[in-house]
Amino acid sequence: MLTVDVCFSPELLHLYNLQGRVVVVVDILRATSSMVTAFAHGVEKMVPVSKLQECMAYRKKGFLTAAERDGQKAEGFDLGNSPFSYMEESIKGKAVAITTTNGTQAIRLSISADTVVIGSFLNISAVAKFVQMQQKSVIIVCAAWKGKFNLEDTLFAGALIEKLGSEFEPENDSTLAATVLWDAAKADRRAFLNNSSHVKRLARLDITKDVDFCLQEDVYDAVPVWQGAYLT
Ligand code: 3SL
Repeated sequence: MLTVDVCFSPELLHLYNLQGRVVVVVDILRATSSMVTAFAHGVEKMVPVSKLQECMAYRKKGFLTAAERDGQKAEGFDLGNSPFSYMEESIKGKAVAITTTNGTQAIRLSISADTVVIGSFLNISAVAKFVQMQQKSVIIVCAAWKGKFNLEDTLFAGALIEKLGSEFEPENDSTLAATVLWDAAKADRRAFLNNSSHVKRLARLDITKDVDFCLQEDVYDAVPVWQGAYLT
C-alpha cells in the first residue's frame, strides 16, 4: 500500500521515518518556488546549505551565491530569494549555492529519504507525476517559518494530495487537515492567504509580486531532485 503523509514543520521531522520514502520539500514563499524557477530557466545545479558562511565558501568553487534571511537578500551575496532573479539570462548553465531562512534547512534535514524532490505550485503536476512513477510512499515536508506552522506550504500539501489521487492512502490527521484547508482555499488561494503571516511579512517588505508569482500553478515542468551532493 502506498501512503501520503504531511510533516507541518522540520521541527517535527524526527517523528517521521524517511527511509524507503519519497520526500517532497515545499517552501512556497519562496525558496522552493525560486529553485524550480531557477532550473526552468537553465541553472545547472544548486546546493542548498544551512549557513551563510557555508554558502559564501562556494564562491571560491565558481558557484553563484544566493542568500536570504528574514525575507531580505543577505549582504554580499550575488542573489536573494526572488524567483524573478532566476529568470535572468546570466544564470543559464550556472551552479548556485543557496541558503534561506527555512527552505534550505528543510531540504538538508530531509536528505536521508530515498528521494528528495523540490515542490511548488509552479511545478505541482510534474511533481505529482514524478511521485506516482516512484511507487513509494511519500512525505510532504513543509518548510514552515522558524519551526512554526504555515498556511501556504500546507495548502500545497493538500493540493498535491489531491493530484496524487486515491492510490495514496492518507497516513495521519495532518494529511486530512491539509486536504480540508486546500478544499477551503482552492477557489481563491491568494485571497485565502491574505492574512497569513508570511504573506503579510512579504507585503511589509513590498514583495507582493513574488507572492502572486509563486501561487501560480503549473508554470514549469522542472522537477529538481537531490542527487547526493546537489539538486539537479
Ligand atoms: O524561509 C525561506 O526559506 C524563504 O523562502 C523565506 S522568504 O520568502 O525568502 O522570505
